[in-house]
Amino acid sequence: MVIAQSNTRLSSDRSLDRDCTTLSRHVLGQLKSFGPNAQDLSALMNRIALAGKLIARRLSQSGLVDNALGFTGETNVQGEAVKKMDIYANDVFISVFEQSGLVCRLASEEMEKPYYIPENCPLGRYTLLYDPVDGSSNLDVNLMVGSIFSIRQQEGNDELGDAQDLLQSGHKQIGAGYILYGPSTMLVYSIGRGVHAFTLDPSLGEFILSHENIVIPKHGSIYSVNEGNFCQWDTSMQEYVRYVHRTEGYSARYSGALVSDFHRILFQGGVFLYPGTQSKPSGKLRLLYEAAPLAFLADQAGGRASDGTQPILDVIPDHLHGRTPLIIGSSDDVALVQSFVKS
Ligand code: AHM
Ligand code: MG
Repeated sequence: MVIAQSNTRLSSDRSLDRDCTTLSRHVLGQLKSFGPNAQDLSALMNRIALAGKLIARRLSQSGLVDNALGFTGETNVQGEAVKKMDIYANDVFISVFEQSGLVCRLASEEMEKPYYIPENCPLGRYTLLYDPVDGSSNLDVNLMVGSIFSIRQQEGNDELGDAQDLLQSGHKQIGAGYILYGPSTMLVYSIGRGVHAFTLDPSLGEFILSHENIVIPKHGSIYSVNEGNFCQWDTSMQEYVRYVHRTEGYSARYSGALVSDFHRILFQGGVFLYPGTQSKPSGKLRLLYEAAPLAFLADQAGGRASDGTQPILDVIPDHLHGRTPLIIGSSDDVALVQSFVKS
């Protein structure tokens, strides 16, 4: 069939193109395909975006709405006090994926075992892992929080329901990203073809491409670590931080939300550290829901992520909720921290 060519635009307003570069369209463009796999991944990202919009809406009204802030009185599988917003955000992800045909299983740091959506399983080829609210301690004082996600291929049927197939390295991720609930809501993602950021336009209710192919500077002036734990670290980490104190040109920034500290470093360079402590040698951060997805982004943006001895993407979790020390950010800065760890 011959298609008549009359592709002349009536106006030269390029801002229309920008406003139409939505997340789902961007995914299709990245995959250079309109085939079923590309459509699935595009739809999946669109659902994650919907979860982000729902959570952002709730957060924006949280001081005014009953039962939005504060603790539930429960503790999660890791013995941490659960906040009402943790539960809300966790359930948002479940709701947006029900009846979607996309995701057979969801695993989150708030749920001991993965949540299965049986009606999706005949079609759904993916597992979504997520931290519904990262930086929960910031919630009640209206400071920055985020959601982190990681997409893996569903492998096998997981008939025993013990999710053994998820205990594989971060290289198995086919996509990862986060949503940052800040002055504007941003969604940053990668499907292995660079890192791209979208800003929520509230007037459209859409995430619109705002930063494409983000590259982390090789070095930055920021170091981001909870120095309240200084006496709990081993001497190599203490030596690194003493070096930073003695050397001109460093600034400390620590927000209490990994997503927010990582976001700054993604754009401006530097290093985020959450080392192990005497009481918690593996640190605080969870490999599958926090460290591995952000390591995927760092890697795609030309940065680096390590647990001190090996790349985070090489680490194989021993259980679903396993933790890891994390050093992530600019390649030169991560290498410098590692040089202290080795010595
Ligand atoms: P959370 O997901 O339960 O909020 O815990 C993870 C958060 C990170 O966002 C942040 O970097 C870290 O915990 C802060 O912990 P600390 O208060 O020990 O510095
Ligand atoms: Mg977290």
